[in-house]
Amino acid sequence: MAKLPILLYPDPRLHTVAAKVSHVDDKIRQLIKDMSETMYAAPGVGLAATQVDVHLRIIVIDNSDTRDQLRVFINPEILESTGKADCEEGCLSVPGVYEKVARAQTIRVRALDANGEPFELSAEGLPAVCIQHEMDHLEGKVFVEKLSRLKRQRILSRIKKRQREPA
Ligand code: GNR
Ligand code: NI
Repeated sequence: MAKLPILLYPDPRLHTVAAKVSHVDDKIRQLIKDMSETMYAAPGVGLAATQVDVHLRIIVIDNSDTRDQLRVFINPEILESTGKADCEEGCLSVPGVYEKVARAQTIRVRALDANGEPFELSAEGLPAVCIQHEMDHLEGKVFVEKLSRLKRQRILSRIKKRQREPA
């Protein structure tokens, strides 16, 4: 297993649209292991392959307190979504930035698991927010791009300032 480096906003590679996984094989399963190790070490509650510069439609999530409930979604699709919820989000690719983002409140998702078997799942609360956040990464979108232009500019200047004068 290997911990992978995480791309940091505004890295243009975060804007890549990920391709569908055509076949779930051992190479994909190794990538999933590396992604989970990276997510747990960060620590984060989710990670999209895009963030480790692999542009395939794979996400891993663990919303449990015990950090032992890994969920893998390959080629995820939202079948249905209801309601609206504003939740404060953070992102491993935008460290130290937390902002409220508008999301659907509940979602129903279809995906393949690490064995290539299809499954469906309903989610609400943090898991629902997290799945939507990760699916945005697969479309090349980072959560700060859902904010107003002014907020995004402020975040960008904070990031640039931090790069000039590291803590
Ligand atoms: O670790 C993470 N926490 C989080 C908190 C609120 C909403 C979304 C997230 S996902 C984030 C990890 C990450 O960047 N995934 O892409
Ligand atoms: Ni993120």
